[in-house]
Amino acid sequence: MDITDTICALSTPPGRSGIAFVRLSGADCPAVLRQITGKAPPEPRKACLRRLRDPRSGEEIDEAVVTFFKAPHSYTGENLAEISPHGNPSIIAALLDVLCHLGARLALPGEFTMRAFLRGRIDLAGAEAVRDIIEARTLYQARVAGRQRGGALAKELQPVKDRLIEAIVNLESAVEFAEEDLTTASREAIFDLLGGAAQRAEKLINSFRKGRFVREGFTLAIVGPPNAGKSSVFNALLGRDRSIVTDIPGTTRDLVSEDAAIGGIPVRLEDTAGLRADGGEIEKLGMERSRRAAADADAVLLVVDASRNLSEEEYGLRRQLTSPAGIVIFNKSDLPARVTEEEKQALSGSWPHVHTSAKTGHGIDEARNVILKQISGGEEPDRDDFLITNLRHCQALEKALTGMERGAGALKNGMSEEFALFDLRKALDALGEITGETNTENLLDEIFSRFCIGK
Ligand SMILES: Nc1nc2c(ncn2[C@@H]2O[C@H](COP(=O)(O)OP(=O)(O)OP(=O)(O)O)[C@@H](O)[C@H]2O)c(=O)[nH]1
Ligand SMILES: [Mg+2]
Repeated sequence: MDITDTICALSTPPGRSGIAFVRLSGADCPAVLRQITGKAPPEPRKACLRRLRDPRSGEEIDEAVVTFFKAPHSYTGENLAEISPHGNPSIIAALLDVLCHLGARLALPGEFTMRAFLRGRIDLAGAEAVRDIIEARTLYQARVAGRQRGGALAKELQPVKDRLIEAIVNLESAVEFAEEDLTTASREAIFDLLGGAAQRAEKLINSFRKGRFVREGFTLAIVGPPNAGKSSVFNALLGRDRSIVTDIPGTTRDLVSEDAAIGGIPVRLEDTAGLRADGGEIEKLGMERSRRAAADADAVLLVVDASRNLSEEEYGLRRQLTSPAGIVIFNKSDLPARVTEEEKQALSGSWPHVHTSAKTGHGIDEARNVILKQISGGEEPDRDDFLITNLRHCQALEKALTGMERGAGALKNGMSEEFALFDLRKALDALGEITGETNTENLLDEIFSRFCIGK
């Protein structure tokens, strides 16, 4: 991989803006700056106003704020300049043209961050987190990614690695030096180390259940019999009157979807047509969509009208819903209740239930909290818990866990230490893949090609 040349790109979105931001990184950066500004590069880390000229014609391109960062104290670890001219597409095009004429080339997507990784400024998980920060749709998502960018994942992995390495070292010295087999005591010590490492790895793997939703968001389908108040609950969760509400059963006929956020996690809310046994041609088509939405969603809200007696219709519906993350909403709590506690329990089954009034707003916040809890695998969500948010990291951890379990299994079954070592080394490699210490070559293209240009 060639990282000796000098690259440039517009780092702000194309278009017109007060100021734009062009990055130039590589060994030739000071020489290129000298040629376009006619002066020596500014003192490092000090923003300076400079006139930019095309040295071929001598014509001025724009006046810009130029900041120079000297290697290795820059984002990429190389000589780097941040040039901020006015945000005008003609100015930017002319500037990039001159930079390329002077020996730089246009950067590939993610190339600045890839260089930061290759020059040891950031680990691979941190580089991936940079992209997550840019793509975050909520502040909470950006915060979670920000923590990972700062190396939080590497810190979480360290105790797993330390134990694994100690187990490997113990086994290796047994292979190298011991004439006899491992003593029972040292065997026990190795099992302890591996057990501890596996437990931590498992905890991280389990956090992916919630972490995946934090990074990617989730879908929540709102289903139930006609007139139960599904559209009203949908509007209340959304905070605006998006879906049509009337007292006529069968008002909603098609799927109505909107993006919102619950607890900083993006959620796609889906209001659906009420499900009942009869209904006209159009309603039946709508109901088919409701069923599909319920089957595809990450979580389901079953809304029923608590001011009416439950019928077999509600129970039948509940039986059809198999999502593990589900909640029953007993709506219209502002009216006299007709459903008993026993009936509520019987209908809810394994799901939690919440009382709401979409009319007064009562219980809507509680419904939000219970949704978050269900998405977090039934646990009270702790916003400061470390989360695995990236499938690649989760898969590497699973690979590491398998290696540790196999290694421990080999020792337990009295196989030779070499067998166990083989699996344990694989486990260590898998952990190294996450932060980029091992086996990264074929990964880099895949990871950085999904970045935007200029980052
Ligand atoms: N009193 C009271 N009325 C409610 C409440 N929620 C909804 N309603 C009323 O119940 C009726 C039906 O509400 P919708 O939200 O349209 O019900 P839906 O489940 O979407 O109905 P369909 O789209 O027909 O399946 C409307 O008249 C609402 O005003 C509530 O919490 N309390
Ligand atoms: Mg409706």
